[in-house]
Amino acid sequence: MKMSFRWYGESDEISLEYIRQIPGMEGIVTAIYDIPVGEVWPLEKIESLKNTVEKAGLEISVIESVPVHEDIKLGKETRDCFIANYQETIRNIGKANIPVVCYNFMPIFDWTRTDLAHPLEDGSTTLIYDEKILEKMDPLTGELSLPGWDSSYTKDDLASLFADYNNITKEDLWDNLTYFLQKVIPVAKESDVKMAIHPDDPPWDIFGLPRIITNQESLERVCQIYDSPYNGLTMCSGSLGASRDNDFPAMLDHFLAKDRVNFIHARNVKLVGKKSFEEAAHLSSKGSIDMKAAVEAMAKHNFKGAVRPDHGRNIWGEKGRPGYGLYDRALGATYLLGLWEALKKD
Ligand SMILES: [Mn+2]
Repeated sequence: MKMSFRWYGESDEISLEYIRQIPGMEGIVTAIYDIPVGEVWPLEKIESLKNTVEKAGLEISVIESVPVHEDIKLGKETRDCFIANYQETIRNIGKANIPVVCYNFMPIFDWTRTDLAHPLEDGSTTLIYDEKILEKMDPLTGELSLPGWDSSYTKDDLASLFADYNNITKEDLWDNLTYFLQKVIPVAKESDVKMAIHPDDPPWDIFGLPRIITNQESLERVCQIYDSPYNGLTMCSGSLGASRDNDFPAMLDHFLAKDRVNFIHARNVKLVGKKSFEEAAHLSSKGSIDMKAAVEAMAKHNFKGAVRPDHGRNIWGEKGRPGYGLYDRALGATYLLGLWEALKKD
């Protein structure tokens, strides 16, 4: 595995110099954040980002994410232009020799939580998702602001997007994903860039919007749409593991055996209800996922791709981006590398 760390660019309070000091850290997972969704990422900007990371003694292991424009997910006529731009961005990422691109196909909202600083018994704070609170939230009132939500949407934009999705069934979303992959994967192949779809987080419908990348069957369906290692998966333990129906280590083993895992997100979640959970420290005993079994699957298949500690708690008084502090993610990386060393020693 190539241990990697997400970095939000120059505006990130956590410097590349600090990230480099985490033992065993090799890769950076990052993106260009100042280009509007749907526009081409110019090669010069990608190369300049790459140089910045390399000067710090690290390398870009994954671009997370190149966002998919809503018109593509909605299957609007304008999608062809946005897909052409997406293809161009992939070509440029390939020219810069960056091997993997993570993306998702969630309508409107990316990862969603109901509290970003829920206090835990040990005095740390964490991100949680409480089904009862979510049911009472109304994104159209415009009073919500959570990370992962595109804050550039106005109330009117959101209302019109919701109206567009009213007519979209899950099967429509699958058709639109198929259309996108049929056009993008051949370009990814030519450019030697492996695509890695991230599962929906949480893996069920929210706010009445359809979500389709939720379980083993749906990941299988993604793989079948275009049978190529360039059409692969981001196996995210925290997203898939939030559903009691998903056995994450078994799913990871299954897709590693098929050579369709291009990127791994590792974090633990503690399931506290049918559809509620708290993000936990990485240690298996702190959550509901057997992290050792997950790393065992990686070791068994000798996974060579990037793994990153996903979210962490906020500990030791650290303030900053919820889920993306330095300390708990560094502890997560060290824990995962410890498991890996124990399993790979011989
Ligand atoms: Mn993830």
